[in-house]
Amino acid sequence: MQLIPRTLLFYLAIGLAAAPAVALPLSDFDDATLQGWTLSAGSTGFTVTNPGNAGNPGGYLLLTDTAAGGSGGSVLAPAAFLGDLTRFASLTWDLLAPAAALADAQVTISGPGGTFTFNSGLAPNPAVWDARSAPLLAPAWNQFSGTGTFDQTLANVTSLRFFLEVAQSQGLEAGLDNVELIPVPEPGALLLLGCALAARSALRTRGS
Ligand SMILES: [Ca+2]
Ligand SMILES: [Ca+2]
Repeated sequence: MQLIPRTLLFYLAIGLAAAPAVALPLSDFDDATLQGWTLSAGSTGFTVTNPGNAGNPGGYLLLTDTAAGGSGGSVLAPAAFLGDLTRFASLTWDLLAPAAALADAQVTISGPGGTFTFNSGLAPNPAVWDARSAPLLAPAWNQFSGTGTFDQTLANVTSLRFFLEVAQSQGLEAGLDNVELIPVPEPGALLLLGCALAARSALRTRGS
């Protein structure tokens, strides 16, 4: 008995062949380096290091406030996270927030349209790694500066910044791990999904 029609297998093969093999922007900090991330120029009194362990898992980016008062602390993403991000559906990351250190766990992107802010909210359980996600869609972001559109900025991102600590208190630490851009599903992947659904539907029809 032939469970799946030959035509479906044919399109399944095409879908597999079209699946992307391109490395996607990802910072897991597991090589114990900062992987190109830097402390922003305005982050007075902070240091940024990689402890090499206690991340989620492995190494992570650790921001430490070394001085009472001063500014909030933020870090900037390396070039792999910049440029045309229109092929990505979302930005995801893991956050380790100390108690009361974050007024808002903000992320900003800047580009030709201006600077846009995403507030990912307070950590519900400080000192525990917390998964965060920001859809790369205009309604999810607030315009902080500039007069252009979110889409104009998304097409040419010149800065991606994580505000990790805004309490300005000495001794507080915050962590960042597994920063990743999640792509919009490729046509090949959509074709695969369509084939899988069609095959399931065909099997159900045969089974009924
Ligand atoms: Ca890690
Ligand atoms: Ca401080």
